[in-house]
Amino acid sequence: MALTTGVVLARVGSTYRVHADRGEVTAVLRGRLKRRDDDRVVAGDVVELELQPDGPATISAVRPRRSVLARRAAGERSPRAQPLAANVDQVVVVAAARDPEPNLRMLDRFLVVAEGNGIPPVIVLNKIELERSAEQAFQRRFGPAGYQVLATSVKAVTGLPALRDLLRGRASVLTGGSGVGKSSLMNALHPGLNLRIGEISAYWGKGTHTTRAALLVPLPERGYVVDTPGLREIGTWGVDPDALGGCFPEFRPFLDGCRFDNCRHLTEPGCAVRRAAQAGSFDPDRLVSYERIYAEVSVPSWSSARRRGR
Ligand SMILES: Nc1nc2c(ncn2[C@@H]2O[C@H](COP(=O)(O)OP(=O)(O)O)[C@@H](O)[C@H]2O)c(=O)[nH]1
Ligand SMILES: [Mg+2]
Ligand SMILES: [Zn+2]
Repeated sequence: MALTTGVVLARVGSTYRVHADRGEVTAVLRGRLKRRDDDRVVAGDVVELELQPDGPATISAVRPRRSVLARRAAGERSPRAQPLAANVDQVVVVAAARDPEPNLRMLDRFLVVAEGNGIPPVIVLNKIELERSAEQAFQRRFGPAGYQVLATSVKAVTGLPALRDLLRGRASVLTGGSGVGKSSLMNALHPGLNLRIGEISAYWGKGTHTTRAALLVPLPERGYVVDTPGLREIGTWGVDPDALGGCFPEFRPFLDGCRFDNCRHLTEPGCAVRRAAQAGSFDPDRLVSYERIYAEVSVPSWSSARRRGR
């Protein structure tokens, strides 16, 4: 019996596809692990494997997770967090400079979902050859939050080596509106990977548990793309209204400066965050996104299923 570690790529019924040093192996959970709930092992988990001379390998242990991307699932009594993928290193939020026009509300929402899950986001601004000025506009809007903005073009072949470097050796979730070029970018970098990134309605919408779960797709140069139904599905449900301000990194230096300790940064007098926005420390439009998301996350949880579907 040989021992090794591997990274779970996907679950297929009661078996797992695991990426080990020697290549991909099929594995099953050892009895002790099997009795626990379904979410014990998900895509991205680092597991200890016992390779068998014949038949599937056995997963004997799961390493502690560095991060968990979770969605809300109906529990027996109350909703619970259902892990979708473990050990995601970054969320790559893709937008287009034009065609379609950037949807800043949607981008801010994806950024909040990433922050709320404790996963650092990076912004890719694709189709940059259609509207070069978009790069500076994005730098102005997202720079104060410390987000990297990487301009790319599949058509003009811009920024592709930088994107390849960004993905190398990391597990990345790619997300963004439809038509921004997610598939085109991945095909330009790695033809033939055949990812389903964000293809919610066609593929994920009515899937079984297995097809709705996340998959990890290994990249030829190390690293993984985490193929998920998209962050839209995950939504902002896990974000506590009190923690929302912290999901906007450029607000953080001001959060302790408000007159009231429990300031929501909405209409309270003496709000240091609003003052900073007026003084031009960051784009006041980010506060508009904050207000929208605040309204969402502060409603009672019974309506969150509807919220998530938006
Ligand atoms: N002009 C331009 N068009 C692009 C670029 N990248 C992708 N497209 C086009 O945008 C459309 C949508 O791309 P697709 O990859 O399907 O977007 P997805 O929905 O995010 O996966 C396709 O017609 C692509 O050919 C780009 O850099 N520049
Ligand atoms: Mg696509
Ligand atoms: Zn405030």
